[in-house]
Amino acid sequence: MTQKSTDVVWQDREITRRCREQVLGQRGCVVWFTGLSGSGKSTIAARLEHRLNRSGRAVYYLDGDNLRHGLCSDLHFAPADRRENIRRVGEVALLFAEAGVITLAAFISPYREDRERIRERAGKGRFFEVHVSTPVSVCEARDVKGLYARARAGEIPNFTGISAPYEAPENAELTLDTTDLSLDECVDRVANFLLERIRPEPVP
Ligand code: ADX
Repeated sequence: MTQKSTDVVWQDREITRRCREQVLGQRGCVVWFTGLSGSGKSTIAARLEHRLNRSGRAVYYLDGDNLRHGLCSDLHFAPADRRENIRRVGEVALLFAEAGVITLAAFISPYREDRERIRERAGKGRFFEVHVSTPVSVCEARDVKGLYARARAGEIPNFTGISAPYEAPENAELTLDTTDLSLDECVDRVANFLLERIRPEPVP
């Protein structure tokens, strides 16, 4: 007989998120960057991580390409693989946020439902979706990694924006189109948005 996950009982702990946040002097959250490959998600998240770290924040950036080298190295790009990829990295992001860290996550995450599930699990005021909405024509013209050309040549199947869908957010907290916005402008907008939202909750 195989054992069920329902046989495992949730263990409560003495130290709560609030205790950890008090030590860090900030509120843990997930800042979720979603958008096409080459839209600018990683570049913005990396620069934002740098800025928040320099200003004394506990911040960590989870990157799609990098996590696919380890935790998700068994996954490809078929719809079920992407779902599992986002489920796993979403859980990791939630753990970081639970530890009180400002967690930046940059993943194409093409399915709305998958992103919404993480939002719900994070709870109110703990998940902020940043849609990097740079259109496919611009991403393809940039083609930083040469992947769009390969996708057009039929060498990469299921390529988001070319041969696989992308479901844009309907209620993103922020939308950034890097066609006209500079990197500094994008980082400023996210940093300003976060300013009030990462204040720790007052201890009752
Ligand atoms: S996601 O769809 O599962 O969220 P993720 O963000 O982890 O994707 O990885 C996207 C990165 O994988 C892209 O930036 C690109 O470098 C690379 N990649 C390789 N194959 C594909 C593909 N078929 N579609 C999109 N990106 C791909």
